[in-house]
Amino acid sequence: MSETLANLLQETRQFPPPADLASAANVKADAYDEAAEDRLAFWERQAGRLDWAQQWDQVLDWTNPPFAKWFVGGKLNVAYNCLDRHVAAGNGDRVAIHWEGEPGDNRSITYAELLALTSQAANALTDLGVTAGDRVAIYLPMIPEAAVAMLACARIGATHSVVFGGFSADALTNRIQDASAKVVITADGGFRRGKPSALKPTVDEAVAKCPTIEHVLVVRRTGQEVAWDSEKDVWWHEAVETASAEHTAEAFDAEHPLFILYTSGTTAKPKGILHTTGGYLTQAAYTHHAVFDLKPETDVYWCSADIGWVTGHSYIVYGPLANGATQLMYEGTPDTPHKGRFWELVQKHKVTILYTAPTLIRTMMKWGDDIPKQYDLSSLRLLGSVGEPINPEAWIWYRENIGRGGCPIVDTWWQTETGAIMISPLPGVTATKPGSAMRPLPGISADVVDDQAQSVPDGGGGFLVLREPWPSMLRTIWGDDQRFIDTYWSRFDGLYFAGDGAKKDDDGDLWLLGRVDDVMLVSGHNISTTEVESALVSHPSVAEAAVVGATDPTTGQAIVAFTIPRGSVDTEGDAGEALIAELREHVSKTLGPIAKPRQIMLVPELPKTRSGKIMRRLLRDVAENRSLGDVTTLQDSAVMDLISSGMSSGKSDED
Ligand code: 6R9
Repeated sequence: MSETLANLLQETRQFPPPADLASAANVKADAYDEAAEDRLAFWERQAGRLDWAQQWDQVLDWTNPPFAKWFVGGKLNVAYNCLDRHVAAGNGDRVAIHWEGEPGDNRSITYAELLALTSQAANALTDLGVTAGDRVAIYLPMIPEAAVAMLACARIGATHSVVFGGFSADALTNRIQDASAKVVITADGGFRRGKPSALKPTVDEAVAKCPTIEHVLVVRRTGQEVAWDSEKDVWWHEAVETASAEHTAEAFDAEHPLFILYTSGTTAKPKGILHTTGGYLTQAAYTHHAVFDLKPETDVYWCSADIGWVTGHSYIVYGPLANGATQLMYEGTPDTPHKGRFWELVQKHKVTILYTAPTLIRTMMKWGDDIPKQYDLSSLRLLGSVGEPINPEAWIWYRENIGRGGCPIVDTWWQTETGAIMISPLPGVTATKPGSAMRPLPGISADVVDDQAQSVPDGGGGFLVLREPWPSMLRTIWGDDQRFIDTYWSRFDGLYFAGDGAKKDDDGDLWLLGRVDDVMLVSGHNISTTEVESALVSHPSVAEAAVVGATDPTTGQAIVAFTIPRGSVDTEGDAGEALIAELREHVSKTLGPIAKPRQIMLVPELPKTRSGKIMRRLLRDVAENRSLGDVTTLQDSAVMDLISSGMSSGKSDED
């Protein structure tokens, strides 16, 4: 991206907050001024939302950038803040987690019960020799024990590294080795797509190559057979459920390592993103309170992310529990046993706040409007989106079909590295625009710069950067300070570079345009994949689209689009050809002829990561390596076979 990014998409719709939500909102417009006046004093007040065993002496130590220290000298226990203090305040009987297993089994766990379980797990881990500073790998399905395991580690000061349950043995091995983990917490398996899916064999394969692992703590979830090493393996129900439920939490330094979470980005070796204690919890709790407007007494909150993604860390475990939320947690896939499962769960638990990913929304669009219509979704009052840019059409569909036209949508931009939400509307303040994450939150300074690090004017595009340190920022890459500096702090002097392209509209509101590595250079113009995808999805026949730049002899790169039609659309034979022609015209009309795709393929599925991000790298391979000739409609297996041949054993190591 040599110059600024072309600014093609025009979107003028705007939705002010509902009056009742605005007047009762947790955070109002004055928060922006308050934070602008004195940023550190603002964050200091937010840290006051937590219970500290020892007050800090200094809010921020930034004398050795990019290595920040927040709330220097302060001490606290994260699990105490998420559990004990709510019980002490008389809220022990409040449900913390309504859990729904995929096969239909369920549990409701109160704060008092979650504290008891966490204390037992903390005692069991201590008995297994885990002490403060040790690393523990967690490889679990979406069961309450995943949250308990994380909280138990936090409680004893062990640093957890959650590895997504869909990752391969190699991915797990690399992560265990990089962090020298001492214990792995896993399960026999979990339920996915209507059947048990084993986890223990993957762990066994990994542990054979990981001499640092002393014990494997195994939750019995599916009851499937497991190989057993009586030296190393320990059943959760034997070790944890028989342990004492009394455990006194010790306070740790504000900069004590809380967790490592691996993110692979585009290069091979995954980066162990390190988060610490006080600043992380402060920003996770504040943003959850501010962005989701959580009223802990009345709301039922549901974040549908996997716990192996940073979203599961900050907005299932730490943010919501620090705030005393009641939440729903679901084990399985959205189409098991039927495509209305999500909405059935919203109806059953009267969910008021739903936080999900654009990929899920677009999948629901593909399945059709009539599915959510069969359920009572009237409990919902606020909707959130995270993980990718949400195209205006998906945003509008979400608002109309899930939010019944009345719920504000918060499009939240952040990263594993940022630890918590950075750019988002405030639901009681911001008049939202479909597809825009709008403004940096109070206390956050984001900007868009050109390649000379100059702030671009309103209406311009470029690189998204963060100008000032923030409490939940990554502290380093585990074991590799130099890579931390090189990756995030070297492109622009003194600025954190997030790797994303963005533009400012004429009002100065921010629009995320995807990873800069994905930006296409077509006849000398930088064109964002996001904008072309949004244009495609704005056509009534399209549910989802992924766009890549493929090498082209005349234009340098040419735009190739993979498009999933909506459920009802006929794509057989001539109808498919006609649709493709129409879509090329549609993009050309919406964004201008420069953005007209050279090629459009109709496909049933797209390759995705755990957080629903499209793996454009694989699609680029497909677009470049295969001579497609006249084949304009790729059949199911054609794309999928090509795609899966690029992935080991069908399991992806991407984040
Ligand atoms: C939380 C999370 C981070 C990358 C980020 C960006 C993309 C996330 C987004 C978004 C546009 C949003 N991203 N949220 N892009 N609008 N609301 O996703 O963390 O998995 O580390 O990914 O995801 O490209 O840089 P992570």
